Amino acid sequence: MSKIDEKLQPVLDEVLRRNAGEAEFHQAVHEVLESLGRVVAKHPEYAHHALIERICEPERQIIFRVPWVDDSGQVQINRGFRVQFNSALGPYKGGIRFHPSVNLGIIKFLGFEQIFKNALTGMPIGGGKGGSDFNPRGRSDGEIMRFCQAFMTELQRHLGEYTDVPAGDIGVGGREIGYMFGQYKRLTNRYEAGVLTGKGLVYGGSRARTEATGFGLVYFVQQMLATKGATLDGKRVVVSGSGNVAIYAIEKVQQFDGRVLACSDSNGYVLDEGGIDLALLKEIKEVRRERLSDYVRMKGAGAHYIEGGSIWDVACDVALPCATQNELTGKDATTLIRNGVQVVGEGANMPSTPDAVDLFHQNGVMFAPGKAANAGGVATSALEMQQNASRDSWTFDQTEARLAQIMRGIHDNCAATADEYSAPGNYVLGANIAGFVRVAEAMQSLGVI
Ligand code: NDP
Ligand code: 2IT
Repeated sequence: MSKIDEKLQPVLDEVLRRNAGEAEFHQAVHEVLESLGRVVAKHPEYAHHALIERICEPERQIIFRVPWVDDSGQVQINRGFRVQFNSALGPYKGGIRFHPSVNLGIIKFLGFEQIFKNALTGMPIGGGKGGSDFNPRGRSDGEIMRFCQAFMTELQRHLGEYTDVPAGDIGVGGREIGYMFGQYKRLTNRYEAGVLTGKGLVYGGSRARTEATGFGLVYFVQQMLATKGATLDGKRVVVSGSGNVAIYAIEKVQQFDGRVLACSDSNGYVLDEGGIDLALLKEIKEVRRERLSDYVRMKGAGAHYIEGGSIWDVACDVALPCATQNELTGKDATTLIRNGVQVVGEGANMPSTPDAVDLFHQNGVMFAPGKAANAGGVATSALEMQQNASRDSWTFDQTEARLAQIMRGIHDNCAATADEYSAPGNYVLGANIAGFVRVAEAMQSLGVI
């Protein structure tokens, strides 16, 4: 990572001191502060009243016990989190993650990223994130429901359509949102549709929300390619992960005539030179909720499963990391560059390590950071809130058209901001600065709170 501006170094030092051991949070703050040196040089007023120090400190952090009973009658204890990071632009907004790796530092990094991402969408939403160290793998539907109910029993007192509006993330999809919404409704005796997003279509969800993150990512990549007069047509694409974001990124790449050669899960990757069979992938992951290794067994000839392998060894033109943080390292970046990668678009949050990002920039690879490229999910969540507030429901085409327009706006804003700050083509700088400026202007207006 490059050097931090000398005025901002003490801010980073204080974040490191106060949040000892929270490596992912340190990484996320470091990357943003690295970009802000140029802003405070041009606009010193943004550093007044400890504004940047305040942005780095969550407004509220909630940690709670989640006791529940498993199918064998045993009491299980998990830990729940909600970090309400910044509400200058609107109610806290951001997903809930259920994964055994979840801890406070991970939720804080995600909440911090969410502030700038949500600002970039141009919608009235602040930043927050939540989750639990609950591991859904191998749990029955009844256990998932009881866990979601136990989690919401505590979390509900901190939520509200004008206060904090969660959605899904890793391990939390439509099923879990349904159970959490049901419990919220039962406890509050209010049909407050706008308190959660990612809901099912029959009870207040938005069309295109399920698809939005993956679709939005591919729209962003398409815009980047267009700046070079290129398209996705015929490009070889590799997508890591095989969850919500990955599946709909694959779908949109295929609609644009790109060839998706590989996808993965935490055990290995599938290589299918004929192109990933999306209907089969959806059947395995969305319907049966099975492992990706089943793909090869069901597909037969032409497909290979490489257990424990790195998907970044597959030669491609476009790489879309859509699994989790720090899944693409400097070593992986070196391999991708050697194999001729032209574009990297982050569907996941912070999937590339800082040395990987540096390598992409140094080697002329177009790089789209997650907080810009994956903002289509939360933007469509804000569209869901709009539909709930007006008791309306839009068509798929109308909603997707809004999503495409928002992604074009984010792309153009990041590109123009990078130009303005003398770093053409640097979407990391563009996204961090454009997101920050919107939040900073609101915070200045609201006084020291
Ligand atoms: P899902 O739970 O639907 O899928 C996650 C996928 O990533 C699975 O294939 C999973 O494999 C893999 N994965 C998760 N953790 C790890 C790990 N530690 N190592 C390797 N692979 C892992 O989640 P989503 O698709 O919703 O989320 C993926 C990423 O996108 C996350 O970074 C999330 O924060 C981000 N994101 C999600 C949005 C959304 O709307 N859902 C919006 C914006 C960003 P396995 O089954 O083996 O665990
Ligand atoms: O990381 C993210 O932007 C999400 N998980 C989606 C958040 C949301 O509120 O839709």
